[in-house]
Amino acid sequence: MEVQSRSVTLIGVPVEEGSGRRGAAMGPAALRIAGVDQTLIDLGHDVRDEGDILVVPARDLPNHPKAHNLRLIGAYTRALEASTYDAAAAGRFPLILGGDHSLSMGSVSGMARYAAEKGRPLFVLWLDAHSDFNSPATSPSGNMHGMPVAFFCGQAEVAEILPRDRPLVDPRNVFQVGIRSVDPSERVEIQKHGINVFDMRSIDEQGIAATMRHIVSTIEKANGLLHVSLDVDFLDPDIAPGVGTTVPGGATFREAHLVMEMLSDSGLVSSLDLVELNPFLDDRGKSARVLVELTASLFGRRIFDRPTRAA
Ligand code: 4U7
Ligand code: MN
Ligand code: MN
Ligand code: MN
Repeated sequence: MEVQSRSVTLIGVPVEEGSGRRGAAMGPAALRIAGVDQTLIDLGHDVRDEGDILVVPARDLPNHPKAHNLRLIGAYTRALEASTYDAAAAGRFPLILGGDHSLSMGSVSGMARYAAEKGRPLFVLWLDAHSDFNSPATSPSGNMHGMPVAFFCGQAEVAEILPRDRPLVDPRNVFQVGIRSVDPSERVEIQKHGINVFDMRSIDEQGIAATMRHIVSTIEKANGLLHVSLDVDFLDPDIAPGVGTTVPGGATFREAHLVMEMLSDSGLVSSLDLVELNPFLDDRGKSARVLVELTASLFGRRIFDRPTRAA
C-alpha cells in the first residue's frame, strides 16, 4: 500500500507533575534521541519540531488537595490545547511527545475543538492499562494523569481550566484497549457513561485484529476523526519497562504493531500522543525505541511481511 505523505508537527510536553513521580519530563528528549523525527522523515513525511512547551503555573486556578499540581497541569492543558488545535487547523498532524498522561486533557480538547469546527465527531482510541477516568472527587491518588478521559468527557470539572462551553468528547466515542487496572469508582463511571472498553481478557478472547476491525469500521461509518493516545503501560513491561505504573500482562510487541499497522491502513488517525515514558526507569532506551517503532508503523512502515490473505 502506498504511504500517504503527511505534514507532522512534533510538540514536546515535558510534564511529570501529573504522575506523582519524577522522570516523565525527560520523555520528549528520549523520544527525540530515539530518532522520532528522522524516522518520520525517512518514511517520506514532512516534519516540523516545535520544541517543548514551557509554562508557569496558572495563577487564576486554585490549589486543590485532590488534584495535585492543578495550577501547573491547568497551564499545560491550556497551552497544549492551543498548540494541538493550531497544528490541526493548519492541516498538520499533531504528534505529542510526553510527558505524563495529564497532557491528554489538552491534546484531546484541542482536537475536539478542531473536530467540532469541521462538523465531524472526534473518536479517541485510548491504549492503556488504565482507564484514566478518575475525577478529583474519586481519585485514590490525586494524580491528574489518572483523570484525562473524565476531563475531556466533561466529567472531572474542578475549576475553569478551559472555557465551560468547550467541545467535549462523547464518552460513547471513546475506545479503550488494553485495560487491566481499573479503580472501583472508575468501573462504575465508565459503564454509566458508555465508554467502550476492550480489556485484556477481551483481547485474549477476540484477538486484537477483530477488535481493531470493529473500532475502525465504527469510526468510518461515522466519518469521524481519530485521536490515538498511547500510554507506555499499554505494552507489556517486558518490552517497555520505562514507565512508572507497570502492570503485568500487557500488549505484546506484535499486538501493538498490528494495532498501528491497521490504524495506518485505515487512514483515520489525525493526531497522536506518546505518553508516560519515564527514561529514568527505562532499560537503555528500550521503551523509547519501541515507541518510535510503533510510531513508524502508524506512519506507514511495514515491519512484518504479511502473506496476502482472503478478505
Ligand atoms: B496512567 C490510578 F489509583 N488509577 O488514578 C490513579 F491506580 O496515565 C492510576 O494510566 C492512574 O498511567 C494511572 O492514580 C495513570 C491508581
Ligand atoms: Mn494513562
Ligand atoms: Mn496507564
Ligand atoms: Mn502511568
